[in-house]
Amino acid sequence: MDDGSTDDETRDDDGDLPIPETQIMTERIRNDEFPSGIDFLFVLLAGITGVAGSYAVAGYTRRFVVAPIDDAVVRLTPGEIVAFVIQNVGEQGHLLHIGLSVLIATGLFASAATVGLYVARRVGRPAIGSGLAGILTWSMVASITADPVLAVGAAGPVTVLTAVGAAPLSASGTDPSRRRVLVSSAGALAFIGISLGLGRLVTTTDIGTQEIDEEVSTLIQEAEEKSLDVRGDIPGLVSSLDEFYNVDIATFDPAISPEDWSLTITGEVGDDVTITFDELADMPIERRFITLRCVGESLNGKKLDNAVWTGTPIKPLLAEADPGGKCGCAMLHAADDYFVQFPIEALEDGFLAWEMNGRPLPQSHGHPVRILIPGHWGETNVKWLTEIELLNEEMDGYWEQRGWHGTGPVNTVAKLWSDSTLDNGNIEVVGHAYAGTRGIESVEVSTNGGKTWQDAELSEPIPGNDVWRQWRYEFEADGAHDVIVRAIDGEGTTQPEEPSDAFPSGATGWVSKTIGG
Ligand SMILES: Nc1nc2c(c(=O)[nH]1)N[C@H]1C(S)=C(S)[C@@H](COP(=O)(O)O)O[C@H]1N2
Ligand SMILES: [Mo]
Repeated sequence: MDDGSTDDETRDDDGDLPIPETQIMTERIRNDEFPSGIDFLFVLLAGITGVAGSYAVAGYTRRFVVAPIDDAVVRLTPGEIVAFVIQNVGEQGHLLHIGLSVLIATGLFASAATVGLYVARRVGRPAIGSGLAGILTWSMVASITADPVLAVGAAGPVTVLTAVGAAPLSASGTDPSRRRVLVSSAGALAFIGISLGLGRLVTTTDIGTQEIDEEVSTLIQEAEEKSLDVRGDIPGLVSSLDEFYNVDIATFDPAISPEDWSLTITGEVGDDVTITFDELADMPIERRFITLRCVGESLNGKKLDNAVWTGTPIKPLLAEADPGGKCGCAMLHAADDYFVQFPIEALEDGFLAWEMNGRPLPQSHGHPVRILIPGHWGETNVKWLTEIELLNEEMDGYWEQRGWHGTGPVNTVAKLWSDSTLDNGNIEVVGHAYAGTRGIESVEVSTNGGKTWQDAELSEPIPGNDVWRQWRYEFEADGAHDVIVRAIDGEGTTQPEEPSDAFPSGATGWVSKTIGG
């Protein structure tokens, strides 16, 4: 020890602390041990930050690496399992396979990092290993998403974390590995947080900021003035783009630009007709209020909304195609592989829409073009519409194959969406009522379990022949009341009292609720 140069001793880089050769050996062995617990951590962080990085640059769109993976997961899942999940888990079923897809993406990136770390150790060059991890990640994402530029979003963090994980442990100081783990974990967490924020921004920027045309803003304003002044957090007569409900068979909506879009009318026709977006937008423009209701919603559910749509009637285009076919029916196809079949008679009233509340159709509502079929269940209102095929015989659509009967006219419904106590002590109950093209004539409320009925206050009708109305009723708060609400449609028919489930033909019955007491 006195001359500091015995065989099993040497000095570390910083100077005077002598470290026995054996300890250096263990240090090296620890570095060579692969994979160690710390390696696992870095590989995991690389995987997670890779997914976060992809989300940061692509948002919740089809260019997010999880989207194509999710498609594959859904495609490879046996049909019975899909049907089971749809019927038993419902909406949250999406979360199951998205979660699985996120895990798969994380695993892929972690594998790239593992290969990188391994190579870094073998050749003793962290730069080579991390570069390799980055290239592997980049090529995976570029081929999965077909977007080489955005693939950098995932490759970046994987490269960085592999590099940090591969950097040799210096034998100096206190506990360098511990410090590195702490700093890297904190950095990775911060990166994930920032990525979540960025991804959200990217997702929502497609809403557009163009001026809303005057006719639409006048329509919206007039409808807002007709909305009843009520307590409770419920929509007025026009649902905002954010609150308008969404039903999608795909987890990630198709992304189609107007330039890439066209609609073909084909099958049993005299002439195939193809129309581009520009040609469509040159047709006579109309603005229409149209309300949508999903056949799958529960009786007092919230999958009922109204917007003003800008578009053009489909009738002239259909006439140009000269539809034939023995069933008088058509199959509509969409870019998400959705399909639905119903009579030409209903189709002829269809309205091709490219704007919603004065904005280009949001991606989730069918950008760039959807069809709206007045008075019919939501499922006939095909989003991302690409093809109308005239048929010789009837065939099941996507939901009909799964047992639903949701292609006909909607059932009449009166919702009871909110009850509140007013300043005068009375109780106010409010909701919306909808009967498709039959229209709503009146809404009646009973506060004594159906013994007697009174007319509710109704909002003034807004323009259109397929729109909802809002109702409101006020009563004294003197104990518990069995409140029931029912609508009478424009043909004088009271909605049927018997309750039924949404499956298979849409929920029916009178909504009731015990209030007060
Ligand atoms: N291409 C396509 N169109 C579709 C669907 C879909 O999943 N894919 N869902 C349908 C259903 S079931 C309903 S209720 C309405 C919902 O439209 P929204 O998401 O704009 O509210 O779209 C219909 N059109
Ligand atoms: Mo629906």
